Parts: sequence; C-alpha cells; structure tokens
Amino acid sequence: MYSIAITRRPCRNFANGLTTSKLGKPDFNSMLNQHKTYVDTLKNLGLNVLELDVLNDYPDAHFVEDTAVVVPEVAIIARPGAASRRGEEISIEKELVKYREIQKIEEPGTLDGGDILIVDKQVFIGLSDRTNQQGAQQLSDILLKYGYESKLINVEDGLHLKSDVNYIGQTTLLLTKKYIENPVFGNYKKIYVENEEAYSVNSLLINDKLIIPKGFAKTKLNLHQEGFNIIEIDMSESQKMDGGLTCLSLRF
Ligand code: CIR
Repeated sequence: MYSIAITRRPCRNFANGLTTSKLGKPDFNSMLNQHKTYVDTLKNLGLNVLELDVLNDYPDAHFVEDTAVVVPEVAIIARPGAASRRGEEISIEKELVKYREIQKIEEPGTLDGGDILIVDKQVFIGLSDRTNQQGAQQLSDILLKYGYESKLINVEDGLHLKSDVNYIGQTTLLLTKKYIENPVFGNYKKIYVENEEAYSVNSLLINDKLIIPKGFAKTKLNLHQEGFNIIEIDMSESQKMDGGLTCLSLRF
C-alpha cells in the first residue's frame, strides 16, 4: 500500500522538454489543470502528496518518476539518461532522505525510473536509450542486497519499459502487443492493449484503484470487464510530451 507520493508542478516552459510525439504543442493552462486533477486524485485515494516547486531550468522535471526508484527498504537516486534531465534528481534526494536510506546510480551508469517495474520482490529493468547496462547492473546489485531479483529486458522502441508494461494488481500485467510472444513476464496474468490504444498501457495502480488515461475506450471496457476499479484522468498534455500517469509521481 502506498501512503506518500512526490509530485512537482510543471514549469511554464514545460513544452521545451523532450518529446517524440507528433500530437502538437501542449497548452500550459490545460497541463496545470490536468496536473491538479492528478494530484487531487492521489489525495482522494488517501495519499499524502508532496508538491515540489517548479524547476525552471528543467522542463521535464514534473516527470519525477524518472529520478529515483523507491522500495520499502531503500531509495536509489537515478542518474537520468538524458543530459538535459541530469540534475533533476538533486532535489528529489533531499526529499527521499527523510524517508529512506539512500543509494545512488553512479557514472557511467544511467537509469530512468520509467524503465523500472517492480512487482513484490521481482524487478524488471528496461535497457533503453535512457537506462544503460551499467545503470541496470548497479540497480540490480543494490536491490539484490534487499532480496530483490532483477531481470533485464531490451526496450527496442518506445521511451521506457513502462511505456509497454505495467503492473495493475490482481497478479496482472497490462502490456502492449510488442510482448505477446515474449516469455519474459512469466506467469502473471496478462491483458494486452490494442495497438491504437498503446498509450493507455501506462496506467497507475494506487492501492485498490486503477487510474487510466481518459479516451481509451477499448482498454477501459476490457479492464472494467476484468473487474478493475477504474478512475479516468485526462492526460492529453502530458501525452504530447511522452509522459504518462506513472511518470508524474514517485509513490511509496
Ligand atoms: C522525457 O522524454 O524524458 C520526458 N519528456 C517524458 C518522461 C516520461 N517519463 C516516464 O515515462 N517515466
């Protein structure tokens, strides 16, 4: 069960962040409204939500998930894979040190939290343009000391591992069809999203509720029929910047 979420307000120049999306330029006021809804939703679900100040020099800094990996025993401060994002993790460490022992990914390792999926004591680490072999190995070694087993997975396209797979509770993974033939995710129950709804794979489990992005009817229906307790949030402006629901918070 999560009790705390760290978030950060988007800065006015957030549209200057990194993106590969062709969905157009995002709107600042809409982004602020959507971000507020996100924060309010987490609060309504009982989380204590820490809202950090904007970092004007880092237009991607509200995607706080990428800056750390937090488990009950330890927080590992990431070394973001994108040069423009390196430094975002400094103020996150100042918060996390209040709650956890701190470990760090060190040069030449790089790692983004978006590549790390943890289900109980099983860790899936995506090797991507952002997370390299050294970063993955460092994380795996740190977590092994606490009894976690890691599996490394090549993220062939897409930004992060969690752009393609997320844990949604009830021993179930939500995945894109990229992994349909791949045995890497073992014995979990699997729900696949349609290709045209791939963005909705980045859904966020908060205790017994599943937050999904608004506007993905097939995913919504499928999850509803499978008995998931769904909340929808409009994520259009984050989507334009390649960000999803998990990216906007660090939960623990
Ligand atoms: C980036 O490219 O780094 C940001 N524009 C989006 C980061 C999304 N983070 C995530 O999926 N965990």
